[in-house]
Amino acid sequence: MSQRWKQRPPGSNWGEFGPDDQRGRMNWVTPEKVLQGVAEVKEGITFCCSLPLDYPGGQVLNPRRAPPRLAATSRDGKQFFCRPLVEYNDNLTDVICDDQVLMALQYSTQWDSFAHVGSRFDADGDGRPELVFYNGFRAGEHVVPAPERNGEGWERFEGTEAKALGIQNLAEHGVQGRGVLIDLHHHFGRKRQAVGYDELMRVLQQDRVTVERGDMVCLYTGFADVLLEMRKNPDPKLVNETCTGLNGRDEKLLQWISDSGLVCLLADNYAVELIQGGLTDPLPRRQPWLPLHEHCLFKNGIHLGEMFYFTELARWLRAHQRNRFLFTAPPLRLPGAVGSPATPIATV
Ligand code: UVW
Repeated sequence: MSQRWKQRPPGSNWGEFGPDDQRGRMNWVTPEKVLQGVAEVKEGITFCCSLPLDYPGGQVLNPRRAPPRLAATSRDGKQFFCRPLVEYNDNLTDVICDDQVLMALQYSTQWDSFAHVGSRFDADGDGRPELVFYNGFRAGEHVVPAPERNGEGWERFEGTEAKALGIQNLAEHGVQGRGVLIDLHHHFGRKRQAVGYDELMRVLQQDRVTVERGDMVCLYTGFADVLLEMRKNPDPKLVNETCTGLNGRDEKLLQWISDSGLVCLLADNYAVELIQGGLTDPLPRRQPWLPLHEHCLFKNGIHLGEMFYFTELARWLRAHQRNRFLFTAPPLRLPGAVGSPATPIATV
């Protein structure tokens, strides 16, 4: 146990779950919270809350992230796909397919670990900012870039490792508990709007949604429906002009996220928050590009889930005047990874 910081960012909870904590607010998903989730199962109906993982299609949404590529494994110089084992033994009847995938872990429905977004922040109080992540874990020491090699593709940056804060921490906790759906689409349709505290409170009030400590909060915006309609050929203009996201620049909203006790925030849109401005736009002062990511991942240990799929769940819940459900959404237990695809299930 060792505290890695002398000063913590304003509005952060570093240290609250211990100096070495890597689970953040998921610590509040206790056995009691899981039972609260289970208590929401009344019909036994399940909803898949993932997009097909080859959506959105192309690299329009994020030029860094390429869609999955499937390939066969191989042995003896031949692909192991529809391979009859009679090749090895006249008496064997088996036919075997075996495959592998190359994909950006945050291409589609995905969890962000706390190693996804950190900040330049002076954690050791020496007057100079460090590259630091949740609870004071450091870039280079705990979240380690790849050794750079010559080469063109995959091998050039192979070997990254989140030695701390990797997504396996979330997997090992187990993502199961009470989900609460906020149906922004019902109130705003596909209008492009950054939803701040005032708008969100109106929605919660009108739909009688209460968020309690330990809840997993899911936002339905309709963005995933737009992606599905574009059939893996997203229109660059449309994806930047449609549907709501949270307003990460609204301090009151960030304070509500802290005070509400929610443990994670998920949305069917691209980034939970509406990204405002391009990377190279001039700025009047030092500030994060992704303020909601900073507040959640860096300051308060709140995982984010993006491009989830809530459409049928949202319709069912509205038709039955409900907004709570059992939510089960494990990421891959892939040590050292920053993000992870997910295949979540909501059970009502
Ligand atoms: C970005 O890099 C924009 O992050 P995210 O996928 O979490 O929105």
